[in-house]
Formats: sequence, C-alpha cells, structure tokens
Amino acid sequence: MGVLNVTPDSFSDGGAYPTPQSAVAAALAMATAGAQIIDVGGESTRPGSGSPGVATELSRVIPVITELRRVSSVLISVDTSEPDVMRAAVAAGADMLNDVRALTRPGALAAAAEAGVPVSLMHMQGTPETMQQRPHYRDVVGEVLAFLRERVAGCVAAGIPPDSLILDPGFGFGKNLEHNLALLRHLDVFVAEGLPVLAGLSRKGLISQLAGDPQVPASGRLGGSLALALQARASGARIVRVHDVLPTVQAFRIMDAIENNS
Ligand code: 7PM
Repeated sequence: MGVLNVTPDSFSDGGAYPTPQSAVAAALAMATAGAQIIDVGGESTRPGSGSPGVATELSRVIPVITELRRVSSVLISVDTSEPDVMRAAVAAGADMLNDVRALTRPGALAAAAEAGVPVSLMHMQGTPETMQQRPHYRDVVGEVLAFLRERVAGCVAAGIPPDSLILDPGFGFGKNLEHNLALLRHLDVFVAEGLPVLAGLSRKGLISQLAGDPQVPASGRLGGSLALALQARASGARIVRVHDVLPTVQAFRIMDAIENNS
C-alpha cells in the first residue's frame, strides 16, 4: 500500500500536490513501482493536528480518486474517518476504507456497511491532537487486541461481513517506543485472529528513536522503514503501508526469491 497524502501539511513526504493530476501521477508511479493499493488521505493525522473539516477533506480526495479511477485499475483506499467522505469516495471508485478511528465516528459504521467494501480498523489511544503526550497501557498487546475485537464485533453487528475486515495495531498512534516494539514483536497475535493485518511503520518516529538520532528527518528514515516493513511482512502482515514503494517492493521481491515463493 503506497501512501498518497493530499494534504498541504504532510509531515513525512512534504509533498503538497498542486493539482489532482499531479497527485494521480504520483499514484501511478507508485503503482508502476509495484504498489497494489494506493491510500489516498486528505486529513493529516499527525500528532497535534486538528481536523480539516468534511468539505475540505472531500475537495482534496474526491478529484484525485475520480481521476485515478479513470486512468488506472490499481486498488484505491481512502484514509478517512468521515461517513460522508467514505460514501463519496466509494461512489467515485474507491475499493476500500482505511479508518484510523476504526469506524467510531457517528454514522461511520452504517456508511461502511452501506459502501460494501473492505475496511481497515486501526487502534489509536487518544486523539491525534494529544495521543503522543502520555501514552499509557498496562498490557499494550492485550489492550490493542481487545479494542480491535470489540470493533470487529461492532462492524459485524452493523452488517459488515467479517471477511472484509482488516486489523491494524496503529503504530505511533498513542504509543511510545516500548509500546511500538511490543506490538511489532507480537504482531503474530494479531495475525492469529484470522483477518488480514495492515502495518503502517514507514518513516515513523520510532525509527529516529531507535537510530539514536532525534534529528533524522522523515526523508532520512528509509533504512529503518525497510527493516520495519520486512519484519512486519515476516510476522505475517498482509498489507504494509509505505511511502517508498520501489525500495520496499525490491526488498520484498528479494525475500520472496530467498523463500522461493515468488
Ligand atoms: C504522523 C503520524 C503523521 C502518523 C503521519 C502519520 C497509518 C494510517 C497513517 C497507519 C493506517 C503516516 C501516518 N498511519 N493508516 N495512516 N495505519 N491504517 O505515517 O499506521 O502517514 S498517517
């Protein structure tokens, strides 16, 4: 899954696209590089960020999804928590929903059920505004798992088929380094639920923390991002959300060849 941020303030790729066409060109480049899904997001969920509002989010993502659908059959995911954006995105051709709030906003469960597409459910502690201030867990793996199970039950009760759900522990979303490492070490626990697992680790802050240099900018985190993507893949993650598609696909193809299952 390649990340396509269509926000003016994206922290990690700095890429503000001046037009829908330029965003679509970036999406096509990721697809050519081997991305099977393009995740189009119009809300910055960076720590400390506010919500742009539904109208702004719609104006950012819908023209891009419409144009990408017109020119490509690559799978399109929409990164949103807003029911109106979910509905409009699927009407414009999106193939799946990626909600960092796991369909907790009013109307989101019903919108997703009506849309009839797969949904990724992510765990977050707190809100993007405050989540990194003081993350706390007694048992991070158990608590994240319990949350995701509760959301799966809520989705099924709302009429979403269980086999269209994807689980995501939400690396960096209300987690400190210790929490992120525990989730990564125990990713098999989530895989054992029997649903596909999505892991988003690309360019995240834990890379700087582990590399011992808080100054490493997002664009200098490729080595760490690749190590984390390979680890997630080895643990059974089925979808890895990344900014750097070409190097990630290259690394995955090498591993496929070594494992002789390419
Ligand atoms: C700050 C923190 C800025 C995190 C940007 C991010 C995920 C996601 C994002 C994830 C799923 C980024 C993230 N991360 N969706 N959206 N899983 N499902 O690095 O881990 O782009 S935003």
